[in-house]
Amino acid sequence: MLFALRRLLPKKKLPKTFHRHEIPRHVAIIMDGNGRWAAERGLPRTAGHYAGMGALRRTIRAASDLGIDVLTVFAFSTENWKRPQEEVDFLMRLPQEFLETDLPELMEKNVQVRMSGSREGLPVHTLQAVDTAIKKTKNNTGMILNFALNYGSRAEIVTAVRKITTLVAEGKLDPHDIDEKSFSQYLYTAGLPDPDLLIRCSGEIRLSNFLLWQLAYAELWFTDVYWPDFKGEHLLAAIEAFRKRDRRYGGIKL
Ligand code: V07
Repeated sequence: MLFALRRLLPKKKLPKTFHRHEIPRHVAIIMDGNGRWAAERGLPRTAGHYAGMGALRRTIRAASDLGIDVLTVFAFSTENWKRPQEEVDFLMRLPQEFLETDLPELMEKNVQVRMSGSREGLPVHTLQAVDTAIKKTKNNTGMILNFALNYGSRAEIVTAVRKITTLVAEGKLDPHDIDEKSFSQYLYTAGLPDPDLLIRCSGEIRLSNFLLWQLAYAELWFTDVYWPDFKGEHLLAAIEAFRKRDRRYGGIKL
């Protein structure tokens, strides 16, 4: 299957087509640089987050058009609670804000919404918005849009260990039956394939406690572009790099 990508490319550039296997199934994105984007314009950080929502909207459209199966976006980390209360309050209203305007389009595009993260500590109004979107889109069969919200990878792994050890203590699980595949099913990302490609914006070359288990074999792609400036062409550049790299999983190419 070929995907025409003219719509995603700036007019000057050549039209491109990709084969299905050249498209990563699962793309994860650290949407960094909203604050810096705002500061450079003398705007409050919240204006950067708002602009970041526009970039997210564009990226969802591009990813869905490309035939990507899963798009995971890091919306709020467990470390983000340390930010000023005013900023946290603003961020916690964004899921509602986003879904009020975008849920009709997500339905039209057959997108299924999910959340990966801890429900603990999230305001009720935020959870209600997310839960409503999950429920309304649960039968959609297109791209999975997975929001990492109140997410921290180490806490996710510890939570999984706690669930598993509880089952073992209760005699409901045999330690011999714990392997990499079954362990994955206790993570927030249960049921999703591991990401093939991680994109991080804004020049930071770190994972910052994002999907540590799941990114074991992922290609990592970094750009200096601030998230609010991220466009379809950047997603294409990342996929192009992914396509060119040899994904051998530690084996040798035959
Ligand atoms: C947030 C906008 C995108 C840039 C990065 C930070 C700010 C969308 C959501 C969202 C979350 C869950 C959901 C639907 C939408 C969101 C937060 C921040 C906390 F079900 N954007 N966005 N959530 N930003």
